[in-house]
Amino acid sequence: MKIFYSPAHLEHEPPQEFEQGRMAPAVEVPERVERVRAEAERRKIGALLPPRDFGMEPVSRVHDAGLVTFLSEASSLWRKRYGEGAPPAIPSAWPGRGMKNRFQGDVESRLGTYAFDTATPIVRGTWSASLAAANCALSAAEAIKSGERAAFALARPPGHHASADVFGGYCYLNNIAIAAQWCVDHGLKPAVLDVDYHHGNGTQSIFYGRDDVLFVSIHGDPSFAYPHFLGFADEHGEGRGEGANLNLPLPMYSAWDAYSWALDKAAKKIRAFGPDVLLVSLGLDSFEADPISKFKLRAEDYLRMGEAIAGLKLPTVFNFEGGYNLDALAAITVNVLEGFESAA
Ligand code: SP5
Ligand code: ZN
Repeated sequence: MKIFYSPAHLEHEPPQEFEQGRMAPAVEVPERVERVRAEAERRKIGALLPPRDFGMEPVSRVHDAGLVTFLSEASSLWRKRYGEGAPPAIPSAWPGRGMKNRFQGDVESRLGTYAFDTATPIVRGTWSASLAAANCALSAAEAIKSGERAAFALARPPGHHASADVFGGYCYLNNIAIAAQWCVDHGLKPAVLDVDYHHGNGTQSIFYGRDDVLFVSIHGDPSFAYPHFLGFADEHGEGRGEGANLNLPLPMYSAWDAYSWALDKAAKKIRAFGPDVLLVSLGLDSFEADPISKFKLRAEDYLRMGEAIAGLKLPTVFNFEGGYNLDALAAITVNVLEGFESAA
């Protein structure tokens, strides 16, 4: 399958994130994508291609103009205020209940207004990497529109935690939502399957009131797992979107037996929706030795996951999301793609 890749991600390299009350080494690092790239080449998954530049139009179909403007200028505003050598931009205060969102405020108030966590730092290269990642997802969708059976957007930062007007969870622009909207705008009916360990709160919220995009997610139950505030089983969609959202939260330490049961439920929902194209938010943090997650999937389970996805018999975009065990990440990512290809 075609693999869309841009070196722009290398410039998005926050050294640290604020987590559990301290600055901790960042886990969402360039090495993630570089290792997967090497493994995909070694196992001959497909040709590496640069993304096409789609411009700002497809981004603005999904994201609020204020968020987009802020992300594009946040790093320079931050460095103007705190100096060229300042550490990454991270919010330190939020508009809690009873306070005001300040969409036009200074860099501190806009950080708090637009971000929902402290783990998503903005550095000089964040904006260009985010745009390149969106272009990779769009290029993969375009490949499907041109008749490819599958394509892989191998990019970072990930996207599924970013909503129309809030960023967080290592995500700035919602790459898969941008690709899904592009599909809708080009006459294709998309279903999104999110297999990242964390609920895709951004993608869910973007399509929650709509019936033209299905969102299905398998993830750690938000009663214990990040992002904590969305992803519960009773979220079915609203208005026209009622029934077009399915959350399958699983307990701590879930392994392949529970996971494959959920995948089966997801597949039934996707089949019933009758999509033209499947967009997979491919997070690999469900792995048993992931440093920030609590599932127990083993390396060979990812071959089965790829086979199960192929069983849907749909043109498929894989969009890289989370997964933080650097020693296993490349092998398990390519296992999904290889499992898919062997069964497709
Ligand atoms: C794309 C993606 O996978 N984003 C995940 C963002 C998760 N950020 C915070 C996770 C907090 C996990 N805390 C457990 C720490 C164990 N040392
Ligand atoms: Zn994740």
